[in-house]
Amino acid sequence: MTMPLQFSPEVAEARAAGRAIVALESTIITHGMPWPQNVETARLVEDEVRKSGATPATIAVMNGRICVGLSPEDLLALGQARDVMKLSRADLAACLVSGRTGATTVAATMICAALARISVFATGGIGGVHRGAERSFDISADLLELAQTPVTVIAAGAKAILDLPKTLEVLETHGVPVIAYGQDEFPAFWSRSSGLRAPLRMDTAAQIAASHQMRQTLGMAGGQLVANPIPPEAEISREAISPVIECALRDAEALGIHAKAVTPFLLQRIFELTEGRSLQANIALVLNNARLASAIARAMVGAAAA
Ligand code: PSU
Ligand code: MN
Repeated sequence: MTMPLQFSPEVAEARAAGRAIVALESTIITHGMPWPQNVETARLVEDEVRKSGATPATIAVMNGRICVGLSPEDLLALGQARDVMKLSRADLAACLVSGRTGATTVAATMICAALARISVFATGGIGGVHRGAERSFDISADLLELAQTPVTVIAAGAKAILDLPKTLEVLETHGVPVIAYGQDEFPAFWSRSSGLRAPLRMDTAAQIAASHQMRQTLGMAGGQLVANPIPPEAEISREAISPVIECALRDAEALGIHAKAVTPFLLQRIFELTEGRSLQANIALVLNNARLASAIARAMVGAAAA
């Protein structure tokens, strides 16, 4: 079998020239944001990466092939499609052999990025340990992927809909470095503050890049999670978002939402309850993550050339 990887012309050129590349996921487009802001945001994020001196590689499975870098037509089709699979590690091969189209979550995007030898990936928030996981056992495969696939993921922390202390515990158990960028506290997606101290802190992209490379040198499996706080002007305070989250969680429980549907349902519900404010925050934090990811990717390329 041949590797079902397909590079866009832009990404192929960047690879050939050894330029900095930042991977971007597609579940945020299909399951994380409503149309048409999903496609608008995806384009803005790609442009932000370009402006920051790196090449964006949005990853998705289109008709049974892993696309690394999407054409504008593919992006539009994905953003409007209704029956797109949500792909994690468990679903990727099945989607490929059935010739279907699927959006990659953090876990599946990491796998595809590593296959394409891309080391840096920007997203919004990673999946984590859901509240009530002691009953539901709902722990995102994103956490286990960070433990085994060598990609540095830049997120705005984990979404505050999750159980953040348990999420940090699972990451620690699996040996994943969790690095808060520029502050001591672990950020909580829509808010800069979670009330929890991050295990590690770094203040420069160069340090984060060096730490990724040191792990490679040491022969360690897995990646790093960089928790980049949302810009102050875009944040929704913890006090403001907490009751909204509680309400969305109650609705999910009442409707019996479970498994893969939980995160998309909660994001949509919080969007409705905040009258779109959560989406504005989500867009701002993804753009912020794209900028930091580009700086880290550039630092990695610079260090490799030195
Ligand atoms: N970040 C966002 N919006 C999203 C997601 C992340 O800002 O929609 C997606 C990611 O693809 C992540 C997934 O991997 O949510 C987590 O899903 P689950 O909780 O089912 O593992
Ligand atoms: Mn889950």
